[in-house]
Amino acid sequence: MLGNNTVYNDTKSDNLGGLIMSKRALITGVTGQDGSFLSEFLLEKGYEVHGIIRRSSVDYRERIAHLEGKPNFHLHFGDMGDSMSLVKVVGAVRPDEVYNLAAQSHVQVSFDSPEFTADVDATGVLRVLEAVRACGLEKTCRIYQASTSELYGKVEEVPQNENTPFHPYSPYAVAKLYGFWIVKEYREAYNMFCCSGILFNHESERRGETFVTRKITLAAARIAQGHQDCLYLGNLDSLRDWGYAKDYVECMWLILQNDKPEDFVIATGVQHSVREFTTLAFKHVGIELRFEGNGVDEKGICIAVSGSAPQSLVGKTLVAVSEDFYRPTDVVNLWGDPTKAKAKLGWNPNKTSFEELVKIMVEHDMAKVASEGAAAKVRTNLAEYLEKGIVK
Ligand code: NAP
Ligand code: F7E
Repeated sequence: MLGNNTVYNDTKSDNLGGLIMSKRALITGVTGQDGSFLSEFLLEKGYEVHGIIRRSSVDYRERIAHLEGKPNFHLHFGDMGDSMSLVKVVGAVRPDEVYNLAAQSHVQVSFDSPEFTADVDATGVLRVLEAVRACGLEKTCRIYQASTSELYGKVEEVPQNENTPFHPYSPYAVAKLYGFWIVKEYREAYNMFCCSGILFNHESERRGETFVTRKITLAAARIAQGHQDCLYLGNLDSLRDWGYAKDYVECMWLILQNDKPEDFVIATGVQHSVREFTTLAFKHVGIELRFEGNGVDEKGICIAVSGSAPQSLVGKTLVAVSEDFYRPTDVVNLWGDPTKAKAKLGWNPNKTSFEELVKIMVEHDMAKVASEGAAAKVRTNLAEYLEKGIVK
């Protein structure tokens, strides 16, 4: 047992035996956006939740800190690149359901680290499936695989549904395609209850800060509070079907409660551009933007302010384009059709509207920036990106 008493050494996990009457879920990627919301959701349902975390030099896990110490929440060390660690955790926990959410999930980063991405996002899925088999759980354990709309990539049809052909368009998507097919293969070869949720982009106040939505809401808050001058973005024309992560984790669970193992598209059915997201986020902080110019010369200029946004912003360029954030190949037209999930799982794709999602994120980030104070670090400033040359 390590410092935090919710972290189990694998050898001690057998002691859990007598405690368990409720269902046991094992979540890889528990520290991520989705892992944290899914943990909360399953704990509310009375599950015993086990999560896999990577060893790290820091011992603070922001998104799940509020769950650590809860009696039904347990953490185990493991890594998607290390089969033995996965076999040990699966063998110790003996889960009824596995949610495989762990991934190198950033598309741009997958161009910089394609081999690592393939190991975690492709072979990692195989390792989880094999761990379940190695522990003799293939007949009882249901497995959810976090698949992605990125599989549609250079889209061959709009909107996309379960029958739309795949055309992956990044190292991330190619790795995730392997994950999708190996799950299907194990379902057919070994009759395992394993399914992929083909989830379209879902965001929240817990979204990683370098994904476009969170980068925008944080920047809008920082600009409105005088801590940042300008937001630099890549392709403003890119179209996404953005939903709220909290609503999407319910669907992961529903997919595993279905009477047979099937794959599902999870999306809102509504599409917006990066430019539209930006305009709305800035509007929420009291800044009205007008976009002028094209391509790399496009700019978002402040034409009016309201509320507490400073008058001095009027006339300034607050959004600019930098080729730094262009991708070698970009996916530009994602739009999901959630008809099957609605009909078969009874899932409501429109619980949280696009407008509500932007509001939730902006309000969270306005409060965050206010609490960070004048010394706030401006992680989305281009100068810092260029200087460090590491974060995209
Ligand atoms: P995220 O916030 O980036 O979380 C990724 C998680 O994976 C983190 O807990 C991370 O741990 C863990 N991880 C990464 N490499 C690992 C390794 N080698 N071993 C063990 N754990 C590892 O991603 P998310 O947005 O929650 O997404 C969850 C899953 O859904 C991912 O598989 C993603 O590809 C997929 N997906 C996401 C979306 C979306 O819009 N969010 C849409 C479709 C599919 P650390 O905290 O230690 O880094
Ligand atoms: O980019 C464009 C960018 O990084 C969205 C992951 O969760 O969803 C996510 O992948 C779009 C792209 O998400 C910037 O070129 C413009 O077209 O927020 P993103 P993503 O690539 O869609 C899918 C479904 C997943 O599976 C992934 O795991 O926005 N864009 N300017 C920008 N993107 C970023 N990151 N930064 C910019 O400055």
